[in-house]
Amino acid sequence: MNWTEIRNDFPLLAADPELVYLDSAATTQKPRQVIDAVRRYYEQDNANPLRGLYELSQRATEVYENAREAVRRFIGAESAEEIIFTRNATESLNLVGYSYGSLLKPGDEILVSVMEHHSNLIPWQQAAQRTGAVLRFIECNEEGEITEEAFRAALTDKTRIVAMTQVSNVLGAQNDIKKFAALAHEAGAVFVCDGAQSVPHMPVDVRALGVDFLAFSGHKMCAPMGIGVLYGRRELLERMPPFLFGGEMIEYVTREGATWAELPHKFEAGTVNASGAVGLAASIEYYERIGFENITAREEELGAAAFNALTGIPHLHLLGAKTAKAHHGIFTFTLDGAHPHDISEILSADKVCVRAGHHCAQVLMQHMKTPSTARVSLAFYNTEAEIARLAESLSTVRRRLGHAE
Ligand code: C6P
Repeated sequence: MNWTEIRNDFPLLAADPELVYLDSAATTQKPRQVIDAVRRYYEQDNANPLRGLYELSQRATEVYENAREAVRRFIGAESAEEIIFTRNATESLNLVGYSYGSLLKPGDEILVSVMEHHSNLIPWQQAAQRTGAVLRFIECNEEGEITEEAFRAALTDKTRIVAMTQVSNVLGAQNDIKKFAALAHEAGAVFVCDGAQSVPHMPVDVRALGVDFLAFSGHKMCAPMGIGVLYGRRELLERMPPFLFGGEMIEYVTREGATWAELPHKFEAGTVNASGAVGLAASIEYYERIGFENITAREEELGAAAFNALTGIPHLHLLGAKTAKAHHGIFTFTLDGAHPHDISEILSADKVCVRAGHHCAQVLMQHMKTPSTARVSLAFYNTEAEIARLAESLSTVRRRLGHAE
């Protein structure tokens, strides 16, 4: 694989060779193949999909539905009707929390892990508040690992929903979704998987994993912002009430009420984000062209370099696992005597972009007894030279803040 050529696919990176972008868990940069696909849609195919009977609108519908089919294939779903386009992982998880959550009864239990992003926590807190269900937590250990023991201990015969991330956006830890989904099913619960940080980095097959729902965002996998996906098992989606109401999600409307359109349209009210879906299909094509075997291998190589660089810096404390591979390209750390916001600002002065804060996972921060951290996150387009620049800049932070060494 020619990684230099691949990096040159990203106009923003190519335009500024000095820039070191290490915040891909927040959002990835976009390759020109995706940017071109979006431009092509607006230049050649744009009309309101799913409405018009004229040829242009039918073409817009066709490219939108082709994108749905590309997503279906990408995540191994049985039917394209199980693929709902949303704005992002957050909206996907809110959809399940609101809609499937409305089927809960008082005393039912929802199980989430302590490492959930707020997007896979607050919708469940709200569902519990609305229905009288009880929200319970599965703990992780210092390394960010959720053991089978901890999982079994948290699961009860009242558990109806288990909602868990496949990869933590803070620790990079990967949960054994296949095992946990099987255990959840044995207990009679459905399994909601947050794939926001896994789908862009590893093959995720919903049927092989045995998950009932999968949420992810296009913008974390080289697609435009504003397009996300909710996969749901057909039988469950059919039982669920709509989340948003209005145009295109109805079958028939009278003064008194309405009936709902078939899947997936029941969950896609209003004008859809066709250009976003086209961009997502282009990003899937881009990923498939490179191949996950190459992406994973390259990200592991870069991850090992980042792990070695970070662990070699005095006074730096890396959170989570003690091996590079278990971080999946996500490295969260503190540096003695340096506030994470100062770290990010000082690195920014050297044109190194890293995120600082609670990373929308405050319950995990409380669990780890660290209010705030800095985070480096990688993608296949990063380089060893960028990691060297990170290490160089980081090793000066304490001195620049007035510490002796
Ligand atoms: N995490 C990060 O910098 P949205 O914002 O809807 O595209 O994705 C939400 C989301 C859900 N789950 C996980 C595990 C995530 O990491 C994210 C987004 C970004 O870590 C922005 S806070």
